[in-house]
Amino acid sequence: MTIEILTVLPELLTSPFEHSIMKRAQEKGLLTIKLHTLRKWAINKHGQVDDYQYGGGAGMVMMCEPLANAIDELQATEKFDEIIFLTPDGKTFDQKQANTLSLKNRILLICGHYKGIDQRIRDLYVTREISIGDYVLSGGELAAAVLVDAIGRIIPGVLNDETSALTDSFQDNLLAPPVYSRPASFRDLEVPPILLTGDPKKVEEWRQEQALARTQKRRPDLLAGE
Ligand code: 6GU
Repeated sequence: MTIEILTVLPELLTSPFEHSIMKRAQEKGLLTIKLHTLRKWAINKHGQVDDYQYGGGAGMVMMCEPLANAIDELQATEKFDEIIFLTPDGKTFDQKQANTLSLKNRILLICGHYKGIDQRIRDLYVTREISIGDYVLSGGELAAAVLVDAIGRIIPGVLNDETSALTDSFQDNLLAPPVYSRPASFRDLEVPPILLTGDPKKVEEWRQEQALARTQKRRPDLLAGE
């Protein structure tokens, strides 16, 4: 799978994918990340990609031409399966969308800045609009990093048994149960004895119970199927 990112700040997006599972996914050839600087398609030699908004009001808007020319050039020989605009007014990102997107072949993420992008780019090109939560970020780059990580790690073949996604929070609409490692006793707090029995069936039952209890207490909305 290839994920391409169109941004005015490519520098923000180098380190997030150079470590751990994202690094391994790329080394295995399962994930390719391509950063594209929107300035390459600027309308003049000053690197301009934004302008004042019609109707007045504070804040600049990312212009049509740089974005349209960039997208046209990037998909001249092969179309994107999805063109996603990262924006706080998009649909809130969740595991279900991550699962769907992880099965695509080629995706473009557009990072907004300032007051956003000209509506006509959204009308003409964008196939999905995604937010990562109800708060405002300075730009779409950190949200793009979140999507790449969430999507990249579940591409078939990226995770091994050790890092399996099957027991992640949300994969079955349940939060993950508590986990413990050595020592068995720490500052008078004991590891739940059932985990020391070596009985895999009992351990699995306990984990299910704990996952359910935690979800009921913290995120009842997940159980109600909201
Ligand atoms: Cl995708 N972009 C920005 N700028 N802010 C956000 C966001 C995206 N998601 C939540 N806040």
